[in-house]
Amino acid sequence: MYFKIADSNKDGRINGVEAVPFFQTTGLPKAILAKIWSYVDVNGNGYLNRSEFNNYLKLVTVAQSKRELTPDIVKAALYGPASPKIPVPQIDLEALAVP
Ligand SMILES: [Ca+2]
Ligand SMILES: [Ca+2]
Repeated sequence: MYFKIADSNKDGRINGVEAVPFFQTTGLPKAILAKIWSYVDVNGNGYLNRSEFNNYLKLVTVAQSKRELTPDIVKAALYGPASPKIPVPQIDLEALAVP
């Protein structure tokens, strides 16, 4: 459901311009958000598709729990047995300015 909100131009993918205001509502520093992007945009095309976006949300949850995003932790969070159990992060949608 977050995907639809983040995809403000409704083209079915999330670009950097859409991602920045959306993920800033998570309260994470920009450096962390950029790091997460580099982990989840696995095909490196500068867009997040749905599965990449879902992975992004998982890593936001991990980062919000104050765990460091080392390659091992990221791998476990995205592909390990615990991956499906990672909840979606708290996102303050009120903070998203609707133009
Ligand atoms: Ca879009
Ligand atoms: Ca991509």
